[in-house]
Amino acid sequence: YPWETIKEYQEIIFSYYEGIAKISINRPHKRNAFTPLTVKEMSEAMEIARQDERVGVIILTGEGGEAFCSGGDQSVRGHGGYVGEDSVPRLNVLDLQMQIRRIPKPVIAMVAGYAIGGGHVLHVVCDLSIAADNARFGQTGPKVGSFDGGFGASYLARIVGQKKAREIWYLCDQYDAQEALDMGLVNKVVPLDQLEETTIAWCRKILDKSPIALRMLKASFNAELDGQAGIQQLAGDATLLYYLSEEAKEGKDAFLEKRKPDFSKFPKFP
Ligand code: 2NE
Repeated sequence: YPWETIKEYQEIIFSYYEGIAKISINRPHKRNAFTPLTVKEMSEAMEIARQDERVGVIILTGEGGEAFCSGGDQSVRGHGGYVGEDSVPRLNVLDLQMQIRRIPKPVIAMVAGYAIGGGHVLHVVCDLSIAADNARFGQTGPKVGSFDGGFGASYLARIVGQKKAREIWYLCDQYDAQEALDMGLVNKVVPLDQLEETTIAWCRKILDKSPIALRMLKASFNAELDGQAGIQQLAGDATLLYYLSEEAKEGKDAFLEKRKPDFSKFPKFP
């Protein structure tokens, strides 16, 4: 596919093709483990994709075919977080997880190879996951001295159930693509050489649909788990729709024209 580069980065590839933005971690020599810089770049790309009106769906993936992402780069893990060039320890991937949930466009994880540790959580928080037949999933936290008790625990449990989520974290086993499909952790499994083609076909089906309906559905699916923050997102979307109405415009126009608003002509629906 003729992907065109949206912006050049050091540790990711960020490209565009027919309504789709693709954010791909480009550290295959480390199984696409992320550093603070990788996450900073992904976060900026996600924001650009959010603002870009051409983009209706985002693919999150990793380069090389052997790994989606193997989590935080343990070689830059320091005292209190992952350390970047500024010597500051960070866990900025947690902000990226929030961004993936907040962006009002579907995000699809396109998983070839390993989705492990913090890399597994990244696919978990995506709206949909499409796996190649070589995909392998798992958490490693208790083995390597880490854990993600946020979406990595609670949202994982919503997806696969409490017993299975606890098994995944307590045992740190790996699961193949078919096992992941059986437990509802991914939406589809395809041969590796059909992964991108299938993901693009899914993106195209989504791009044919109503953007506001998709936006409302994403916010609605999130609202239950995200509590007050989820309600805020959904309520913001309701405000967006209200602003589009003549009734809301009457309030604003009356203020600007220094007159009393006349809402009498608007229906009081049962
Ligand atoms: C991913 C996995 C299972 C792949 O195994 P394999 O055998 O295919 O590859 P190998 O030889 O282990 O890895 C290839 C190279 O990539 C590096 C390796 O050290 C190796 O380097 P060289 O020996 O060739 O120099 N590499 C792979 N993953 C890395 C990583 N995460 N950090 C640094 N270097 C890495 C296997 O590699 C594996 O199990 N990787 C570690 C997975 C892991 O434990 N990730 C961190 C979990 S904690 C986390 O991500 C996290 C969190 O819990 C909470 C908040 C934020 C993050």
